[in-house]
Amino acid sequence: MHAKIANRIALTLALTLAAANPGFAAEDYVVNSAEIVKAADWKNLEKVTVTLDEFSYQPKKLVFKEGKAYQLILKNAGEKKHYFTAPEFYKAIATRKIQSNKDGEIKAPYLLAVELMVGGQLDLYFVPAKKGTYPVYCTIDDHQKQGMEGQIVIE
Ligand SMILES: [Cu+2]
Repeated sequence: MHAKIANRIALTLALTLAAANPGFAAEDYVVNSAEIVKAADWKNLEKVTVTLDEFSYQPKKLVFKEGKAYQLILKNAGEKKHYFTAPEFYKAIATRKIQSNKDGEIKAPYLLAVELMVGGQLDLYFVPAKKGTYPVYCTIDDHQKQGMEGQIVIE
């Protein structure tokens, strides 16, 4: 096959795949995530708790240090379900796992959003990998407009 045609086909395929998966591209995430997780000092992890309710995150601002191991405890103390949606933040961390307080754990390298049922708790074990300031917000109805948003800083 002619190289130019092959390139055009490859490009079309890439664009089609990108269109089929808006917002998702594996290369946007921390590529050496597994190595970072393995190298981190989990015995000295720092626990940080965020409480979700109507309509806020407490605390509203989180600050994490690059390379340190964290257990981010997300607790829904409200009367509605809420999201901890932070796609840019999830792309800036090496994720080890998400653990439920009673149902088990999920090991996955990439996350987009985390939903918490009423009374629910999920713990995110991760290592910050890319410095920056990232938004977190709830995508349910008008929760964000009502104030359910915050900021996550990796320094
Ligand atoms: Cu909400």
